[in-house]
Amino acid sequence: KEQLTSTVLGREIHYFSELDSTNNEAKKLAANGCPEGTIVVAEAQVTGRGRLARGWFSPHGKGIWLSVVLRPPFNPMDAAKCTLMAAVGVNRAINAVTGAGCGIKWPNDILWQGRKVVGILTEMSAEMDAINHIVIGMGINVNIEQQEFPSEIAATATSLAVASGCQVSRVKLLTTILSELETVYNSVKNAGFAPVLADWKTQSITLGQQVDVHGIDRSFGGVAIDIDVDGALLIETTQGIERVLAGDVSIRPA
Ligand code: BT5
Repeated sequence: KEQLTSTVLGREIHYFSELDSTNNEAKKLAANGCPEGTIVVAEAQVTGRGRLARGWFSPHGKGIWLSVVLRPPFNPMDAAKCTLMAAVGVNRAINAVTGAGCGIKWPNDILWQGRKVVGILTEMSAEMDAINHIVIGMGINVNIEQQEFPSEIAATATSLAVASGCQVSRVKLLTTILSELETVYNSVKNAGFAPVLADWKTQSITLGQQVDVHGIDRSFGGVAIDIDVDGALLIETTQGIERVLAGDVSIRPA
């Protein structure tokens, strides 16, 4: 805690050797009234979660499995943009600490050379038109060797240690992530989402690419041309411009 450079994020730290999921723990704490900026970190997660009931590989001591509780004065419609906001903060932090040159893939991944290094899972609790709290869960593969990934993700995942060619300090990374996240969060509170979304575009590896979109009820291909004010991805297809607010996107190899 002495090493923290953030003032709000991390003011209450819940640290565990093992948890089912840091997001589950953070949601319980948030429902019980924990202060904004409370964080939950675990050395290992037994049932780390991705989106849509997918799993998240979270081996002991090799990553940052982190959830942050925010109580933002935003509209529930802004939740999707909070994922983009978090991606901007985390990507800045990991590139500053490791120099790895990672980029953001819409909406919730950070990749290095086409492989996933970070996944983000934002969960919200809202009443009427106000957010009660959001939990931003971040899984950062830090010191995982390439051969340690399970076979299902061995070809699509990698870690910061692989990307930078050396072991990375998790404490340095965690404090930098909290500090960068606090900076982007304060920027959104003061100036709205537009500057952070503009920043997102400069860190994006999705825009300008030929992509395939796998939505909840439809799939199609096209060129990712922009994100709009809601953080939705705009795809130019042969039928016109399609807007995607949630879903999976794969980038076609050039
Ligand atoms: C995500 O989902 O990328 C969100 C992951 C969020 C994990 C954090 S860890 C702390 C917090 N507590 C939680 O329980 N969760 C959050 P999605 O886009 O649905 O991607 C999930 C998919 O990524 C899986 O189906 C696998 O294919 C792949 N995957 C699983 N573990 C991975 C890993 N460690 N590295 C890279 N890819 C992984």
